[in-house]
Amino acid sequence: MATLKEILAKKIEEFRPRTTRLVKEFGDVKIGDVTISQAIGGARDVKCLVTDISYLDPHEGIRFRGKTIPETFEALPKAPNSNYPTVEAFWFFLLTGDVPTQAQVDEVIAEWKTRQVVPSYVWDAIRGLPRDSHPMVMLSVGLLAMQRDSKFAAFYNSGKFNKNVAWESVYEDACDIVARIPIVAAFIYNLKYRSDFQVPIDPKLDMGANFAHMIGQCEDYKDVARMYFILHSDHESGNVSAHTTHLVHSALSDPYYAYSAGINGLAGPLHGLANQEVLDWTLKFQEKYCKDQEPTKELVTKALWDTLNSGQVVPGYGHAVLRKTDPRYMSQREFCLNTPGLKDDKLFKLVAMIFETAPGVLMEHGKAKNPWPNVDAQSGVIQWYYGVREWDFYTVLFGVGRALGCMANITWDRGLGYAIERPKSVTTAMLEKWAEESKKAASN
Ligand code: CMX
Repeated sequence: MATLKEILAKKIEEFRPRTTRLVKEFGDVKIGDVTISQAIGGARDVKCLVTDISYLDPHEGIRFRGKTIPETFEALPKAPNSNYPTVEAFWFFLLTGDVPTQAQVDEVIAEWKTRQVVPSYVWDAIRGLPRDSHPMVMLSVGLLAMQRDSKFAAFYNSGKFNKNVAWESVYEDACDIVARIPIVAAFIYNLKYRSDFQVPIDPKLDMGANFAHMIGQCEDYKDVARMYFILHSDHESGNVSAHTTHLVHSALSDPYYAYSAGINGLAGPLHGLANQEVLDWTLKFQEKYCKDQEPTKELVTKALWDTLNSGQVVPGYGHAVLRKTDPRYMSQREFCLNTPGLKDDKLFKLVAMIFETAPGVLMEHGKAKNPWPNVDAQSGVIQWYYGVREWDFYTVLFGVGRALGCMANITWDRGLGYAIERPKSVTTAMLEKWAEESKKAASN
C-alpha cells in the first residue's frame, strides 16, 4: 500500500504541468479587475489566490475537495462507534482529494503517534508566560517554540535546498504540526483551567478522541472534537488565517513561523475570536435581561439594537464571502438538535432565538451585506454544554482545526512552486487621478 506521502508525491508531480502551462501559455488572461473600493476595502472578491483544497461559494458555502459538509462526513471512514470521521481520515482527503480506505486512515493515525512528541522547552516557553495571557498567545508561542524542529528550515540551511522537492520537508513539518497542535492546545487548557493537571496522550486513540481524553472530557465529546476540527479546517484561501499562513510561507519562512502568524490573525475579533465574543455577548445578555424573566424575541431584538447603536458588530453574524447561513453553522445546529439534552439546553434555545431574530435586525440596520450567522454563532454553545466553559479558549479550538487547512495548503503551495507574494500598492493621489480620468471619459 502506498503511503500518504507517496500518493501526495504522485499527485503533485501530475498536477505541476497544469500550473506551469497556465502561467506559461495563459499568463496574460485576465480573471478580474480591481476597483478603487476593493483596493481600499480589504481586497474583497479580488481573484488572486489559487487553491484546490476547498472552495467557498457565496450561496452554497464551503466544499472540501469538491464535497459539501454532509457529503464529506458521509464519504469518509468513520471513527470507531461514531457517525463522524476521524480527523486523520479528513487530513488524507484534504491533502489528496481521495477518500482513504480504513487501512490508509489507520496508517495516518499510527504515523501521527510517532510525531506527537513535544519537546519540553515548548512547555517551558508556555509556562514562562503570565498565566493570564490569552490562550491564543500561548498557542502562538508554543508553535514558534517548536520551530527549532523545522525540517523545512533544516533542509533550507543544508546547502542542498532544491525547489522541486522542497514540498517534502513542508509536508513533514505540516504533519508534525497537525499531530502536535492538539497536544499543545490540551496543555494550555490544563495549564490555565485545570491547575496544570496534565494528562498524557493515550496511544490507542485517534486525534479527536485523544484531545477529549487529554482535557478530561466525556465519551460524547470525542465526536464534538472530531466534528469541530473538521468544520473549522478550511474556508478557501482568502480568510485572514489561511491567507496569512500562505503569505508568510511564501517568503520560505517555515510552517512554524507561518502558522504562528496565521494563529495571530485568527485571534482577531472579526475572525476566529468571534466565537469567544458570541459566548460573551450571549451570557451578558442573559445576565442583563433575563435575571427574572425568560428570554423573548423582543428582549433579544432590544439587545441587538443596543449593540448596533453603540457602534459594535453583532458577533457571529455576517461574512465577507457568504451570502446565506453558513453550512458550518447548520451542521453544528443539526448536531445540537440530534443530541438529547443539548437540544433542550437553555443556552442553545437562546442561540436559536438569536438566529430567528438577528438577521431581521441586521437587514433593518442595513449595513451588513450578509445578515446570516457564520460558524462562530453556534460553536460556543456546544463547548459550553459539554463543560468547556472557559470561552477565551474557544479560538484555540478553532486554531487546532484551521491547522489542517493551512498546512495542506502550504504543502501544495511548495509542491506547485508558488512565488513569494508581493502585490503592488499605489498612492491615494494615483487613485484620485484615475478617478478623475474615468469621470472625464464617462462624460465624453
Ligand atoms: N454586525 C454589525 N455590523 C456588521 C456586521 C455585524 N455582524 N457585519 C457587517 N457589518 C457592517 C460592517 O462592519 C460594515 O460596516 P462599515 O461600512 O461601517 O465599515 C458593513 O456592515 C459592511 O460590511 P460587510 O461588507 O457586510 O462585511 P465585511 O466583509 O466588511 O466583514 C465580517 C465581514 C465577518 C468581518 C463582518 O460581518 C463582522 O464583523 N461580523 C461580526 C464578527 C464575526 O462574526 N466574525 C467572524 C466571521 C467568521 C470567521 O472568520 O470566523
